[in-house]
Amino acid sequence: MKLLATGKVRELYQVDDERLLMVASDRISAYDVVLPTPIPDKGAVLTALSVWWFERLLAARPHHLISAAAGVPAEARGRGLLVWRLSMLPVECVARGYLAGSAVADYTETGAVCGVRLPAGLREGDRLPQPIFTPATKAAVGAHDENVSFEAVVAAVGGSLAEQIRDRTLAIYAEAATLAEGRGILLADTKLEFGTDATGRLVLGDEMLTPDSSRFWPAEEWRPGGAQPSYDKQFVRDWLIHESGWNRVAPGPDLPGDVVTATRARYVQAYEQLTGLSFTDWPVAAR
Ligand code: Q0T
Repeated sequence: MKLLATGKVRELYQVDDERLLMVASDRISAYDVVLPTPIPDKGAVLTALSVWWFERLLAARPHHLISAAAGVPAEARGRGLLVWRLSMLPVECVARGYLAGSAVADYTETGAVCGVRLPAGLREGDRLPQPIFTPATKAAVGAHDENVSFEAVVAAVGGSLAEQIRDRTLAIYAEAATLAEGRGILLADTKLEFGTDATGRLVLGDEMLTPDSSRFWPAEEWRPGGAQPSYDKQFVRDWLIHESGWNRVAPGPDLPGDVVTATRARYVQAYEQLTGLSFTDWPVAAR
């Protein structure tokens, strides 16, 4: 199959004129660097979680997922998704319900994020008065995505599509955040990508509501007023900062076995806590 694109942790292949294969790897990144040590089953857990959200959220429809089984080659079993080929919109569609990540600096410097004015006095980790749409444009390889105003999105894709992706993004966030909160997980923010099909219809693409595209926080450990522990990557970050001696310049160090094991367990736990399913029931779960 022809390799169309390769990202930090995923690959995209062309199946035919209408369909692609998205394959999630076991690679993990931290501080913008892909580490040399894979996390076993990470690609399968994230794929299983994406599929679960695609099938469960009404606001996710229509989406690009065709199949996680039929049409997925044996080498990618459990980590591959057959999807409809779309014409992707050049906008990273981010919804935020809490103040975190790049929004903290923007808010501190301007009182707003992507032109959305927020009340004074918010601290990092605080819940926002209501979820906000904070789009970004994809930067060149190596650079960070740039937060942009809604007007910039209108300029890029036109007013009609801009309004549609904003409204779909916020609807998906609301449906997912409510569901996650009921299962003890705060969905701080999430990034979605949309495209249009041959008829011009807006379709949800990409992966959906995984720990790589979203901030999940364990509700029990939420302490607004500072950075929150990451559901999945905290063992990796703690080891990198306190024990590895790494200077945050690529290449990163090999991870010790106990960090790998604990991190794999967190991915599986996130999947099982959110879905109420057992990961061992997913077709390629190692057991
Ligand atoms: C895409 C057409 O997945 C990406 O990069 C990883 C290597 C980003 N990307 C997605 C597309 C999709 C999707 N999803 C789609 N359904 N149709 N292109 C292109 N880049």
